[in-house]
Amino acid sequence: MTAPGHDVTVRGGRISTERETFEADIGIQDGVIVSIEKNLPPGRHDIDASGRWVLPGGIDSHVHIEQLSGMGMMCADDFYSGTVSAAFGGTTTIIPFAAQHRGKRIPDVVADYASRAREKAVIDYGFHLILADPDEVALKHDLPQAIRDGVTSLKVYMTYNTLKLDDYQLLDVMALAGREGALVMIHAENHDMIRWVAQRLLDGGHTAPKFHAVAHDALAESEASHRAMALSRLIDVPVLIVHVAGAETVELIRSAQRLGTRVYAESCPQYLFLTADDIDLPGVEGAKFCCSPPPRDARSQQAVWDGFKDGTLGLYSSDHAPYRFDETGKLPNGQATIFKDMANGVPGIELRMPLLFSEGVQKGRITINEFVALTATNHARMYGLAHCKGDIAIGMDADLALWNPTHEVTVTAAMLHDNVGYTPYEGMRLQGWPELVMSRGRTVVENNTLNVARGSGRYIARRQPEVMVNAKTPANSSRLPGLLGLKGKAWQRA
Ligand code: DUC
Ligand code: ZN
Ligand code: ZN
Repeated sequence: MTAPGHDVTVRGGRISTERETFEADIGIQDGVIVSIEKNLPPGRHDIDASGRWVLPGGIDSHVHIEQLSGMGMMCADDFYSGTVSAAFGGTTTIIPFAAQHRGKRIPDVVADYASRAREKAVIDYGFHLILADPDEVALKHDLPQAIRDGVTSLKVYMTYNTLKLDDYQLLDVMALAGREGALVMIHAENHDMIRWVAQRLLDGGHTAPKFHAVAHDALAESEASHRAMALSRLIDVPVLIVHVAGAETVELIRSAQRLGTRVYAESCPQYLFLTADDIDLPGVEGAKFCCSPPPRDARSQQAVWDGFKDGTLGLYSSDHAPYRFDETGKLPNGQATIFKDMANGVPGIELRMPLLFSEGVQKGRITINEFVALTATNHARMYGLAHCKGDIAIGMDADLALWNPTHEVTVTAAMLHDNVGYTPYEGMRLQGWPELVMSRGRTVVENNTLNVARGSGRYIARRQPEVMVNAKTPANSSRLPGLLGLKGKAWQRA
């Protein structure tokens, strides 16, 4: 019997998932993948994918959109420009942050971000929370409620004056996250090391952007990462170290994983394709390359590649932090801006996947299946989206990107769709581009044109991250050791 034609059929492409690569057609009904087989009958809308890789749409699980920074600066991208830019680069789901500032209540923060995204986003999205004020109301009530509402991950900072939590607070947050089944993402840098070195640099008149990388020494990152992992081991709660930059940090994470610590890690394009030398430019030009932690050196770049290859680093995100090269972002004091006052962060939401496709897959550093895992599938698992996103399989949302491996692009800021005005990757020649991008069966981008309306993206209430499912202690446990995962510690048995 001939199957009825689907709403959409993607025909003749080479499909890759994290598991396998094969040729087949994909039938889509009501935005969901319903058939994967050869020679499907014509759909109501047929898309020719011959000569293309058909991959899951990317999930970018670390982006800052329409966010007020700890330094009081507003991102240059709102939920429209940010999601449009993501889509043009092959990403179909983002997880930006709902950022709490001290004194603000979590429900108000989440509601505020949700209403702004609802009106503007063109692709699907969830939220992490940035937790800056873990007071009793937050820990006992607001945070558990937010987690139940699908905000199943939260980011905490070990540095930045207005965001930093101390170790006691980090333990409180990790313990709560372990009980409620949420994942804690950690910005790991030693605050006082950075502060102390920065002050000495400023005292010596060293104010140029390149001194940002000096102040944020690799040891500040590796010490804090090690401490975060020790805190996590103490109470046996998984954590995720985000934006890993330095070779030593990669090695510490690898060693901790070998010991059986449930630590997971992410890195980003800026740590593969930039180094601290890029910041060393005349005047304030280097500000375009400043993020925290900063890009380091060739050895660290290689360590990040190796970490992606051997699984030490499971997530490749952009950490898109869009700030313009003007007084609204990078240069609050114009040409006189010193490194401490520049907004931290680099854009990358649109180029994240093309950079890795070109420099990773096409140059043989990673396989196409590893590319899919690093850009989509692992994010879905890590952040509770695996029931609907990050894979090409029956029942999954039809979020797809059709990549032309022969399409060559020379990167310019002008071709990008963010609102930043520059790119740190200007002039790079890339091979391979996502020419057609689909979200829930809707063609979002085709022929370099946006095809969907503002506000057509959907909020996804995320489920529990897979790594937390086994980590959760029984809600009604009254045994302190069990509750905190401290069983077996020598000092406790005594
Ligand atoms: N560092 C962060 O922690 N977030 C945004 C960008 C940056 O550089
Ligand atoms: Zn961070
Ligand atoms: Zn970030």
